[in-house]
Amino acid sequence: MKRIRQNSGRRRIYALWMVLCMLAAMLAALPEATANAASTPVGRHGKLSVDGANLVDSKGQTFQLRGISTHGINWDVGEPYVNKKAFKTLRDDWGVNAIRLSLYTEGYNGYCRGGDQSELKKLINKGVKYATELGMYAVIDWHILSDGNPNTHYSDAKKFFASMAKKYKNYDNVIYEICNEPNGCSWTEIKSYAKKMIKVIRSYDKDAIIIVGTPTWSQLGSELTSNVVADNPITGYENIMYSLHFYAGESAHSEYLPDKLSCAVEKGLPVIVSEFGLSEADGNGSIDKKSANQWFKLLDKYNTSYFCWSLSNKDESCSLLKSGTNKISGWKSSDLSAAGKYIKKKYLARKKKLGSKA
Ligand code: IDC
Repeated sequence: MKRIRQNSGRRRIYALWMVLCMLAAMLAALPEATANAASTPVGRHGKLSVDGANLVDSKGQTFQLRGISTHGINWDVGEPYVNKKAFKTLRDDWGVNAIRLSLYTEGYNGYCRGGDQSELKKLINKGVKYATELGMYAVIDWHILSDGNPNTHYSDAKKFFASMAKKYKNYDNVIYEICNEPNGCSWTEIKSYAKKMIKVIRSYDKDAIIIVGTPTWSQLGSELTSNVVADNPITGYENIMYSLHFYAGESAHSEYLPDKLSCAVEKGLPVIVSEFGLSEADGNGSIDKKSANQWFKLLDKYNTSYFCWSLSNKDESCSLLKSGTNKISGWKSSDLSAAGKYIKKKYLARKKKLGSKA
């Protein structure tokens, strides 16, 4: 009798053990994205949209992108960092939820100046793929700069955004930035370009966020104090945002732009800081943490999203990595520049403060 009872007890334990093993095997077989969906930024917040001056998540709660911008992916100081481990390091160690993939139209290996367009598009696609697998938001940045007027490369831009919007129309995490920093042209000219490009994108992708660059290197207006964009925004389309860029070490930026931001937001304009740096505007000079601290206070007050320039080891003070490091992911504190250390700390603190809203 005793022996029979012992045997059936052992059989039950064995059966339970088998069930547990099968469950563990099933969980291990789930794709990473599914298993981790609830723990990634896109898994938690879904598709973003614009509500008045705010960026909101799929539940309608205000949401802030804490992003890092690559250097030009067409440059050798930008391209190596388009790798999944780098993005994962930023997500897990820095509290970053978005990556901006910058593709210069002109300059070295620029998309419209001799760069291999199909290779450069592959690189953008790789970046979007990694961000998507990691549940991060991805900005596709048409990085005009020396070309000034976005209409200069209108036909290339049209083909580029048509192919991007066709490919990514069903993605929840892709954002289009149609002109980085217009300069030497008026809001009327930029607006005319933007309306055409928005129409191209919307013919495929009905609702993704589109970021429009603004006059004078994305300063919301053509003079230091003018707010021409807030006074005359684009109408007839939803989910459009307008960029404001600043460099904390550039004293004129910190003098005029905070008021311009406040004024624009109070007029109801959805503003996004799709690029900022800690250095002077040329990417060099000293970094200004004091002015950066003031900027973060203001941006966080409005829940304005921001992307720091740049993920690179180029020997210039806006780079987030030390020029001596060859590591392309998994950076330790000793691999980071002064700017990199500051940003990592700030982003992590902000994430912690936001808690479940982050
Ligand atoms: C800078 C890069 C630098 C490069 C230069 C010209 O950091 O390595 O030589 O562009 O291509 C911007 C621009 C951004 C600039 C950055 C710093 O959007 O392309 O990058 N900046 O000058 N606007 C204000 C500053």
